[in-house]
Amino acid sequence: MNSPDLLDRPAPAAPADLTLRRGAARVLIDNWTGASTVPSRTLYPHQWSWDSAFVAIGLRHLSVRRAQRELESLLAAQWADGRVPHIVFNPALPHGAYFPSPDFWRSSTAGRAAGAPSATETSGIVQPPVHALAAWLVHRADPDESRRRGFLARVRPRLAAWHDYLLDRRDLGGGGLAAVVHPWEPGMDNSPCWDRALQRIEPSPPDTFRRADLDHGHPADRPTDLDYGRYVRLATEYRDAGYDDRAAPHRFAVEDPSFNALLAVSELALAALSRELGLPGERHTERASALTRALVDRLWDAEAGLFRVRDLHTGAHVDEASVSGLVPLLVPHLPADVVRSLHATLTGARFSAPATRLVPSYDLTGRAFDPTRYWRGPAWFNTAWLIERGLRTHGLTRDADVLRADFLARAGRSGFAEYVDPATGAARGTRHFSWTAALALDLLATAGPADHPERHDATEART
Ligand code: 2M8
Repeated sequence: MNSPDLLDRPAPAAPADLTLRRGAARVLIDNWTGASTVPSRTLYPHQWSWDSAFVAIGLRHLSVRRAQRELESLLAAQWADGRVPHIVFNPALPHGAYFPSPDFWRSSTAGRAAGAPSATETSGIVQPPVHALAAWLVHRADPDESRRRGFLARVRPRLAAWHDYLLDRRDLGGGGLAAVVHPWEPGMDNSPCWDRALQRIEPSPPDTFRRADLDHGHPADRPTDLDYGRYVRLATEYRDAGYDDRAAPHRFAVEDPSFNALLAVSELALAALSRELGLPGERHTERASALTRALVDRLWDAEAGLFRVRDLHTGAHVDEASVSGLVPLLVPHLPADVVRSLHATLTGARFSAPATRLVPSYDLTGRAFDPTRYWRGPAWFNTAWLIERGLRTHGLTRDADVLRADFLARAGRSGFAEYVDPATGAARGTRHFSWTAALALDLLATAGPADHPERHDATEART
């Protein structure tokens, strides 16, 4: 499919929206490799797992086929144990293009017993499970085309195996939530939520690896060398245990609210897409209910007014407030007092930034707040999209409209930046960033809650 085809779907009428749509489409066209979309041609030149899910959600407004391809190319690299790897490497690129490269992860050899594919190199860790939600939204964009191509029938077993992996192998705490075993897994790499747990990890020496991110990103925007040393140590230990979740030491193991909220919502999407295929969906709605209960029982902190990370080594909540603790607003059947309290936190002093409605990644008043350094304060577009959706899920339409308008204004003005400084609104990180463009396309096309899979489960999934 060539580029002009991508622009032939109904376009918004307002000139500003049309310009934004064209700009966003341009980003996705430029970052398309032929089978999938890279987050950024420079900083992240391979395929990333949750990036691809967000990209598919936007691509569906340009080309449903391309959106299907995006998800299916990722799922083709799934391991036999069900895990969907966080990076699928492009074999055409030199190893120096990104670190850690395929020769670090060695998935096809070190991961063989865990079922890593033999012909594709991937990382061995995972990212948040947004994929079933994305698959459902791609289906809804053109159900006839989806049925004609058998899209849901192909992806459903893979998505189910992915969720089985998370709820079986990754329930390290035994409480019905999936644990993450590396700070890259929840997607919020250097969040202050990991600081204390990471203190236990001796960093790999800096002369044993070379960071490629600093070739493209500003050091003040990126994680520190000390963080990287610890990331490398943890990934090395997992690899050396054959990526076997039962054998690995897992010296970092936490339950993350956003990761598990996305799993709950994706279980509802899996229920909806199973029913669309004429299959029973109860198993998935029941799992969504159980996840919702476990989220509230294990991670809700009523006093703080948000969900907390739980460190499985101490058994205690991590005393930090991050955007991850607000993302569960996305879950439809939360108790009413939890929704009220989350809403108050979202609109209160800790998360109402002076320059943008986009939600900062960390408490503005917190001890570690840094307006520029990656996930330690900057406001990101994917979490804003998730929270916008959460606000609509709970009928908080006015706030959702404000967030949507600010998202669209900032996305365009920033050149589709990776994130923005919440104090000034200035663009930060890389530009021409795929999920910013994709989610702008989605917000341009869908102002209402029409696609919410959870609406199809309103009665069954109530907790
Ligand atoms: C960032 O993470 C990668 C490692 O996975 C990195 O810092 O090199 C995070 O923002 C993550 O959420 C995102 O998926 C990835 C690619 O955009 O970049």
